[in-house]
Amino acid sequence: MNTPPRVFRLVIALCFASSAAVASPDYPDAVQGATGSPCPPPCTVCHESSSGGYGTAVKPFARSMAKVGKLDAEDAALVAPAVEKLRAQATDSDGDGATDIDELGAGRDPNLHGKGDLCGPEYGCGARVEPRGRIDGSALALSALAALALFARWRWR
Ligand SMILES: [Ca+2]
Repeated sequence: MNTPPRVFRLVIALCFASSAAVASPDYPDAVQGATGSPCPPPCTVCHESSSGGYGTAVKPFARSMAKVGKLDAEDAALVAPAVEKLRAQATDSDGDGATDIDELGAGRDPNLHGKGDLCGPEYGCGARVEPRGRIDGSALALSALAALALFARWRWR
């Protein structure tokens, strides 16, 4: 039986390594559970882009969370205690008069002065449109590289 080409195995390994290194997939659900948000908030509530990653949680809400609790991308159980501290302190990261936790509980962005809807519109019986920003940029780039490598190998034969 033929084994897959070395380049193909390397690209697959990089794709899996990349997505594991940048993802905190449990955080949106943990924030939703702790705040009562009507939807899991998008990664951009904390991160500068939907790709996430270490060092990119720079939004005002993320800074407020970091001030009150030790957070670790691998441990979503640390979210709820930090949320409770923000609730107790009535933290208002955007200074609009509504606390971060009240805004998240109402499905609003605590980084934006005013409404900043996080959950998108609903139509019909509770249906909702998936919020934008769920595409992992690094995984997309690696997938494109994998496709190019496979195409180049195919053309070279
Ligand atoms: Ca606010």
